[in-house]
Amino acid sequence: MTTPALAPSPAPANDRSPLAERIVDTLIHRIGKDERAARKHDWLEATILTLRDEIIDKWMASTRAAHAAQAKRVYYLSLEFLIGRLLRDALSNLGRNNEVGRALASLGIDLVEIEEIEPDAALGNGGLGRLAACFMESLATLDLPAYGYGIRYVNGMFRQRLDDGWQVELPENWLSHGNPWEFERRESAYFIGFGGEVTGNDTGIVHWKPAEAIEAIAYDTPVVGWRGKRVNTLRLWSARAFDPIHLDAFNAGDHIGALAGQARAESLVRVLYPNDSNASGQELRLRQEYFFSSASIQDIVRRHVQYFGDVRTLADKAAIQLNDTHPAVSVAELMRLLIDQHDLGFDEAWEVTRKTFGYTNHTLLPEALESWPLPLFERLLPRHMQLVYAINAKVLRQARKAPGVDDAAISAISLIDEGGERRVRMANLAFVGSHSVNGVAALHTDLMKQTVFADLHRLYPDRINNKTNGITPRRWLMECNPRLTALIRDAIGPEFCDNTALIKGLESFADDSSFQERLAEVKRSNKVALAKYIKDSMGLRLDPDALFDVQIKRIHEYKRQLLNIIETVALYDQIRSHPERDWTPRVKLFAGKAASSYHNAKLIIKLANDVARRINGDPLVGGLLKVVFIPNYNVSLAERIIPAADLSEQISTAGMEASGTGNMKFALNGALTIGTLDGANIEIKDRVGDDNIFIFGLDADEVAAKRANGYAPREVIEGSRELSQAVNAIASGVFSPDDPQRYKGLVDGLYGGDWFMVAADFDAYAAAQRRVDARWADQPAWRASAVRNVANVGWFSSDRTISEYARDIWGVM
Ligand code: 26Q
Repeated sequence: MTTPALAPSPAPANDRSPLAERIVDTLIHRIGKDERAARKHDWLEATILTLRDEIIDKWMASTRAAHAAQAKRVYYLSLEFLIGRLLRDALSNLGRNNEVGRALASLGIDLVEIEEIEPDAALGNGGLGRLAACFMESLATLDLPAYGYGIRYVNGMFRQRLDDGWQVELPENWLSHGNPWEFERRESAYFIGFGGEVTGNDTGIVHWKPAEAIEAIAYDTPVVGWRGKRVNTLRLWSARAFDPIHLDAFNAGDHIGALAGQARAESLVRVLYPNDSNASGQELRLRQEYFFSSASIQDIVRRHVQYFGDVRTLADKAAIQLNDTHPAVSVAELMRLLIDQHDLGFDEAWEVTRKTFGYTNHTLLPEALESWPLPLFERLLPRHMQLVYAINAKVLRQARKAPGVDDAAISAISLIDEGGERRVRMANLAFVGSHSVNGVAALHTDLMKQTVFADLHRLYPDRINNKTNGITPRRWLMECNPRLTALIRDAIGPEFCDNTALIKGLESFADDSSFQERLAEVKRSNKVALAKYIKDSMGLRLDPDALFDVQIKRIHEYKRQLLNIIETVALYDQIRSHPERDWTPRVKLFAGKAASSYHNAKLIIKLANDVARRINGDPLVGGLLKVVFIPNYNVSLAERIIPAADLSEQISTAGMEASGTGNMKFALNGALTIGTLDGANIEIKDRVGDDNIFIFGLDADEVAAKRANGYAPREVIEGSRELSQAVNAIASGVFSPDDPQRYKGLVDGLYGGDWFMVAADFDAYAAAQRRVDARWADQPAWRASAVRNVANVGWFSSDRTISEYARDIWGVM
């Protein structure tokens, strides 16, 4: 016998709205439960299915309209879509929040409660995946016909548990209750081949006979734009080993192998690689990349030919954007389809391909640049290997003719890295195969031209362009911070909801003390709500009047959580030595996941937890300082934390964070930034003004110069009393008495090179924190700065970013 999770006291049936009746009807006829037996998950599913039925009409209308207009379509190819929960997003964009809330209340169900049991779809690692999700929402909002293409990972980003402060990775089974948002499209299935051999050659007819074939099956999720204007499709591919009967037709022949391939097929989509800064180089990853690229490109070409008849016009009707190099093999795949299946000549195919693709770069870290060992690439994709050679020959022939291209330039431009074990360079393939190559913030784009792509940039000087990232203000203001949204609406009217730039009008309230106070009340309520969450989930009590100082993002040495922790230790030292001083009560909040194989990142998580335990347990600091590491950072947690932040930590080593997007989310929610001149921080500073942001430390040029001219971190550490004391405390086991050597490696890394310039920037960072204290002590000044942040970051809306892509790259606006 099961007891119902809820004991609702439903309204009498005749008091129910038609919507409430529809939800109950869905519950009964599609889920097979009656009201009394239904559990929260059943109500969630019934609500989603009911809403989805309404979305379908708009969805079909959107598709029909695009078809009728013969519109050019945008295809966003990404191995990651970090979409998070969808119910609140869909309700809010459809303007149905209140109505659905009332309908559920009449059934004895709390909408917020069921919203919060929806699994957080974490099909991504971090910024790149979340950007793809914001872009999908803005594309629909701007009424642009677009498809997102990705993989339907069975296990998305791992769930993080902390065991005694150590990260433990657990599988995240987001599909365990099924997924009511998606439609399986059995009719949209494609053969994806691997391995085997190629017969014929480049002059004759080429035939690729794969040794293995997998079937890709589409699952479609609707993406609702603001005010339900348009509904686009997020198409995620799943894999199955296909029917041996079809295998004959596909001419692969090996029945036994195909059956054995069942498990192999499923393993393809089993898991997201949990690494955001290191190209893993594993065969399974390359198989994922090709599987998803091939399915997507086949789907795009099929749709084009079906609608327009002639594959030669593809670039006029389709713009394909590559989200980093992860889908770069698509360039070779489109060439293969055009040449081998549609009989285009090589040059003609190349022309179509280059006009169709655009490529966005998200990182300059050398270890994150993808390249594949040539023998692996050739074994898995023999036909694509031939095409890569042919493309390379064409590009290098042309390059040789250009003035000033020497042997060094040729080897930098080549698609094949010949230094050591030969490798295929995916960034070079994406670059030459695209008509546009963009960076994601102004500094990052400049550095692309000066560093990784310097030689390609000389050869193709018009190709690199900047598109500074953005965030969707629907999720990152209106949904996550309804109190602030209401306050803004009261002040400047509701029009900003349709045009984020209008938030600028708030600036005139910056010095209005009653507005400042209302903003402070909003912030305090959000802090109380976060404190309650932390109390309930972690048992830790926080003072909502303390300054909430927040660093939430992937854990990486370049993001410098270590700098923040060391400064926290130094502050702790100071408070204990001078308890009589007028310290600013602070809560240091951290959250983030480390790649499972990233030793130092995991050690940094443990250090944050060790420092937290020691400080939180010390009665001498008397509640002036608390440190919290909140486990399992994801989109939903970000939505809780960001509205409650006072201070946003954006402290990467200058030149290393391509853009950052968390920085934008915090500023839009009224937090002040402490940050380096890196990524989009620079553009945020330009907009909010120098007085409303705390900038410190070396800039990108100074970091490069220091690295080039020999930097001696030992001298720097020994020259700073605060820094050396804090570092020595960590090194000597003050925070790890159970294992005093625990942090030796981490500290040795500082003394012996300090690649990330933690020591070099420490004093500047600590001084900036004292400027933060001073501003906090003057609450009206702090609040005025907070208003100026909210007012001036409307430009970072992903609507603006997408408009720029649409106009400059895709030619659809
Ligand atoms: C590559 C090969 C094999 C396995 C994994 C990967 C891989 C996966 C994810 C490499 C990189 C990523 C993610 C990178 C990322 O999130 N970059 C961030 O992109 C944001 C959006 O542009 C920027 O704001 C951030 O600055 C950038 O770090």
